[in-house]
Amino acid sequence: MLKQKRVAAIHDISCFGKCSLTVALPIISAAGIEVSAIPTAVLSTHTGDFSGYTYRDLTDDILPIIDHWQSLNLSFDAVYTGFLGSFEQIDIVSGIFDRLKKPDNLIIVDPVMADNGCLYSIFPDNFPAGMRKLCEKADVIVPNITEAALLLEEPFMEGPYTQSYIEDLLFRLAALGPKKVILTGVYFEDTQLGAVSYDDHSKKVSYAFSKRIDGYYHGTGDVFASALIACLLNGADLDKAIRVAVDFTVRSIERTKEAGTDIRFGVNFEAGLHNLVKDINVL
Ligand code: PXL
Repeated sequence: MLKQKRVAAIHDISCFGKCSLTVALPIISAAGIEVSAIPTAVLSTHTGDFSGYTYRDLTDDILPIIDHWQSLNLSFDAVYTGFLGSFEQIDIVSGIFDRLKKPDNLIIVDPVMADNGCLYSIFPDNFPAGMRKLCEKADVIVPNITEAALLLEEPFMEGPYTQSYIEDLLFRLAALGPKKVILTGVYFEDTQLGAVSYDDHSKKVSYAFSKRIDGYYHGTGDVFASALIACLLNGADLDKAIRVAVDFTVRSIERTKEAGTDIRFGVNFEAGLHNLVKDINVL
């Protein structure tokens, strides 16, 4: 058997309301990849539409964890970051990228900070500038359209979008540094929704659409990014990886909607894991 791949996942743990580490760990593990976790904060729930959640900041624990890992000579095929608990953590994570980067591994940044045209209320106004610095160091970034606009310091545009608008965003995001850009929340007509990828090496742009399901289901960005990483680390091309990740995410939303689950609770991705593994095996 080939050597098992290993990912360092740097996100919060929201104890209820599936997102961040409680999504990344099972999805990436199901694809046969080892996940080592660095929790950036522990919350009783995620911050979207819940009030009264607990929040324990773990900023002071991050570097000692990395120091210990490096004393064990651990190396990683990818470093995947998402929700960061504070502005200070951005600098810390940037330093971690320098320490864990290798010529052949992937630094993957999901610049989790905004959606639907708004910066999440817990983040200060200078947060996007910090996230931009992280994205400049990444090999792969996975913003939604709101995050893309914030990274490029321009106003958010409502959809439906045009192909030229979307591709211009992709090219300008790639010019920040990442060689692969995946943009989520893309649609050219109101009945569809999907993702687009751009590979700055081959210059190839690929789209993966599905039918739009109404309702804002929480944690779906993390489900998508985790499935994408599961595919990429199993050797998938970017166009196939976004197709599989879109289908996995949409099926998870459909299942959750059919069950009538509260949209804040996260989506039922668990029931689709065996199909994800099958899809990855035939990539
Ligand atoms: O899914 C992104 C996310 C992750 N972690 C926490 C969040 C959010 C989005 O709101 O609040 C704590």
